[in-house]
Amino acid sequence: MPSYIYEEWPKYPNLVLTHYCLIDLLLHSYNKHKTMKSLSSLLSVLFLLSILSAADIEAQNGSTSIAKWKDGKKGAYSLRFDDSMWSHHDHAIPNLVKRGLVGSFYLNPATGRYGYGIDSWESLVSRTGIELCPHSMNHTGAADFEEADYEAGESFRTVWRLNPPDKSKLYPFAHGGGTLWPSGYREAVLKQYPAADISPDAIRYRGSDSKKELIDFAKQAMKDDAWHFVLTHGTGPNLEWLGFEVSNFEGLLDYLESVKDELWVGTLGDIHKYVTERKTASVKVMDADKTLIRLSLRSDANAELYDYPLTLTTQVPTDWNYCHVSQGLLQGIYPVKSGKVMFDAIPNRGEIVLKNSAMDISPPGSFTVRDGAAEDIDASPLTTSISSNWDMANDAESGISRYWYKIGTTPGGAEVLDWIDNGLERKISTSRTNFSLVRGEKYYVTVKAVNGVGLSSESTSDGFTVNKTPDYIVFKENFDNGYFSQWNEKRPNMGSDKNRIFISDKAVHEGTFGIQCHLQEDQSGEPFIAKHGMKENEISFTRFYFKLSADFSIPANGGEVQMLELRDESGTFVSGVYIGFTEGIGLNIYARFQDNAEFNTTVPAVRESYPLAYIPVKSGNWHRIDLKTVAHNGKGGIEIWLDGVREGCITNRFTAGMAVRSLYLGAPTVNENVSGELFIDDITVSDSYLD
Ligand SMILES: [Ca+2]
Ligand SMILES: [Ca+2]
Ligand SMILES: [Ca+2]
Repeated sequence: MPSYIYEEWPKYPNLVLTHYCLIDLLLHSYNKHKTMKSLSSLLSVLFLLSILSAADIEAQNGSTSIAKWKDGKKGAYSLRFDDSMWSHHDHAIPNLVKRGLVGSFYLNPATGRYGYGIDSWESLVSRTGIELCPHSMNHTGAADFEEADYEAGESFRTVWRLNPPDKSKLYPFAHGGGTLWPSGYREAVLKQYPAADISPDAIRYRGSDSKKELIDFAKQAMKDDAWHFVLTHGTGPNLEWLGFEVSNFEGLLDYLESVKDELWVGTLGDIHKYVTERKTASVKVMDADKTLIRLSLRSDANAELYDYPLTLTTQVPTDWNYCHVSQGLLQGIYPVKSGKVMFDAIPNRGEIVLKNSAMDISPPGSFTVRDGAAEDIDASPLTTSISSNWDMANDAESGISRYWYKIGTTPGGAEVLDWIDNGLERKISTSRTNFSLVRGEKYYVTVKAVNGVGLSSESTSDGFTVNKTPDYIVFKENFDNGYFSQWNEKRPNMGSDKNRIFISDKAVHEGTFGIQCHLQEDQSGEPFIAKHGMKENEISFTRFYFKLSADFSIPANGGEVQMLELRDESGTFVSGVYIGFTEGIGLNIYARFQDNAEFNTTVPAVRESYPLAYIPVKSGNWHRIDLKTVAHNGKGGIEIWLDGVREGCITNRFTAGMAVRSLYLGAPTVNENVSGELFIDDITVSDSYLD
């Protein structure tokens, strides 16, 4: 059931018209003959007709039609975006949300591109109706069935986890253009994952990057009463791969916004479900009298996978103002117009009951939210997941249609996660990959219960604190004793005119001393200090402060300074933080990460192809870096924050055995033509983000 009331009432043929037509005909006949005899026969016919009419209306009560498209619209239109491009997060999604439109985004969750847009994929889209579709983890194909199972299957599991828990597992899937897969993988592997085949019904745009052509294609969907869709990759400023120019794309969106009450702009998955269900759908009137109508809605579509509501219109007694519609747990109250009610119902989900009703004007009653998986908890050792559960909310008039939740560091706040659609489930155990909880911090879960007409009530848990453990700070250094005594290795002062590292009272973020890297143009040799044998954690947070001198200089083409490097037990590079210089951007920072397959990723982006993804940084000021490095098989990766703002991440990488054990600080790698002073102070390594 929808949680809103239709604002616009579509036009219907007036079914009562037949009777008026008949009277018209009789009057016409009377006017023609104008005899008493014919008048008396007319009156008797009218009398008979009045009886017939009552009986006829009685008989039609409950008669139901199924709309070809949702809400009785003319035609359907979908927007498909492939490869989780950077511009989807920056441009496409904000432009859809602004206009109240939706799209289908085909994700590659193990790529840096997905990491760049992770806030959109793992939080924002849950509030917008935007659909996430599996598109393989890496968009690199698969060499064998095992890899195919991971690439396809894990992208399905990612999408399932991010969508409401009561939504079916059926999604449109594409394995990625230009990629190679083992023959027979569809039969061997894909049969485990329900992939919706949109090809029989959806007509794809084959025109050019032209605003007029794009709009004409949408108009044509309405003219032909058909389902059209557009497939793009990038869009927006600095047009990415296979995309539409800004003015063309936004022109299309402006047009779609202007016709969205006539044209169904829906996701590929929703429209596929609707079309498939509707093809074989039939309604049976089980019962219809003055007070109650019972309907049965059936379809040959698999009930477990096809769970999207069809739009039905039912004739109800004319004295009904509102109609209460219930099907299983779902209820809604819809306005009645001229004896007809339009509502949503899902095929094969049990009897639909319609009855006369008043509008529900009261929100659901209060309910209790608990922290944890069962009884309320007040403390948790976990830093990457939050559980909660709550009592059923009640609404006597229109029932409960959905629950939403958010997580904050204040009661009712959304500092960690804003509203997430939880369907009718009354529990969460959420471990979205961007969770980084702070030890010692208190968190609150707020739940919103929405009734069948869209009114809601909220309730917040009394909170829980993430435990501080005795050694959650693995290593801390402020250099204020004036020595490198905590460090195992120093690659050293190379002479007064060379690259060198030393403790200095000019390098003070806090306290008395910090470290200063004096970098001299045309000098090689990397000045750094190293700490070995740190406690091994699957998740390691490294925080430090740095400042660049006003005269700090890096050559534009490929010059860089590494400030931090993390290595595993065997001395293999895991992650690092860098400063670069780019024409038009200036000094900027980024991180790199390497997985078991020696796949090296730059975060937040492949910098050459998408300039918006740079993280500019000013010299002359202290800045704070937080780097989260995850060595967890199949879920490994990094996240980087600058001055408390998360700037990017990569996740879902294979990292077995790559837990951080060694730390290199200073300028462990430096380009020969770099010069200036790099100051670093106050480094902390922890098992969780620090407050
Ligand atoms: Ca109510
Ligand atoms: Ca609690
Ligand atoms: Ca210090």
